Amino acid sequence: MTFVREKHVDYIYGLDKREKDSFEYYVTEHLRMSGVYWGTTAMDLLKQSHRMDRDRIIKFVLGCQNSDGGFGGNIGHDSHILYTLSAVQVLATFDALNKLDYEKTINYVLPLVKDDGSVMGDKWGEVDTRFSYIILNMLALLKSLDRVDVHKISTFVLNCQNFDGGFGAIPGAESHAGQIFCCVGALAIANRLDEIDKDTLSWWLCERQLAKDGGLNGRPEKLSDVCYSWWVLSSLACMDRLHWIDKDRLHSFILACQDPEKGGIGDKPENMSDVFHTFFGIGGLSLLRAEPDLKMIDPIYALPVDVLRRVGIESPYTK
Ligand code: GRG
Ligand code: ZN
Repeated sequence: MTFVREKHVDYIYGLDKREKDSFEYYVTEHLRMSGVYWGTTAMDLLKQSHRMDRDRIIKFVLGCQNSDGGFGGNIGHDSHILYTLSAVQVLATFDALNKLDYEKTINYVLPLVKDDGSVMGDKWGEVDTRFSYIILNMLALLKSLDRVDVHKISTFVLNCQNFDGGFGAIPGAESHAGQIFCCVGALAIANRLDEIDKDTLSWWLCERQLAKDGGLNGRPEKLSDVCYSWWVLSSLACMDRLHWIDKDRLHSFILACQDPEKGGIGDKPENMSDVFHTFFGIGGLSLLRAEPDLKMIDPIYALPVDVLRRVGIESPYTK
């Protein structure tokens, strides 16, 4: 199958116009903010973000900020660190960070860091290495990493590495490719990737590629799924070991998960497209440099490299 780029543009563009009482709209309502991040970033990688309604998107994002300074997944929803990062990312992509109240936003995340360096997702207190990555990514985008103890936060992350080389959500938790992406990203931002065993971790990651279909899974014994083309590949890219997987076979797997008629990418061949897998599939193709005319994505920050350059982020990929 070939890359149906125009169909993907139409698919993402069309998401915005879905019926407000449709099933799909309803089930994704609580995470609309992240949906906006996936959709706009995918559009930007396709070099088509100018076709989106910038003003309306910025208004929506700013409308999700609560009085505690955090952002909810939708207007009127409780704040969570995940949606706060998505909000900052979308504003960065649309060159609108000047519209953000930095102090208010930063003051929401600072109390989420616990004494042991772990980070909570919101006021309810769940701790997870996803949130360690999120706080560092967000503060880096806001040029405010000096507001937290980066060493302490990254030391907690290092303590989540397992004997198999992978990382989990908390110390001792099972290795999972999604958590590995977060931990590798957090350590890259903290400049501490040299402290992990990259070879053992990269072995675990490249074993995620299945001989059966060339796709990647997230853990041993699981099925392949397009989003791991992002979680696994970006982690390998951060460690300069992208060549440890068979790029051609993964490229074909991602293309096989496209909907050639309606556009978009699903988690597996023949499955229905969704904006999450569309973004991570396109992100994977960008890392593979498998398709012409796609922007380069940064594997640490999960934003297009040119956006990060504009923000003034220094990463091995923005040089
Ligand atoms: C800025 C890109 C970006 C992310 C923000 C939220 C977050 C930080 C990262 C999420 C990392 C993560 C845990 C991803 C995994 C998502 C996923 C497909 C979970 C499903 O896991 P299982 O075990 O399914 O239920 P499998 O695939 O193992 O069958
Ligand atoms: Zn998936």
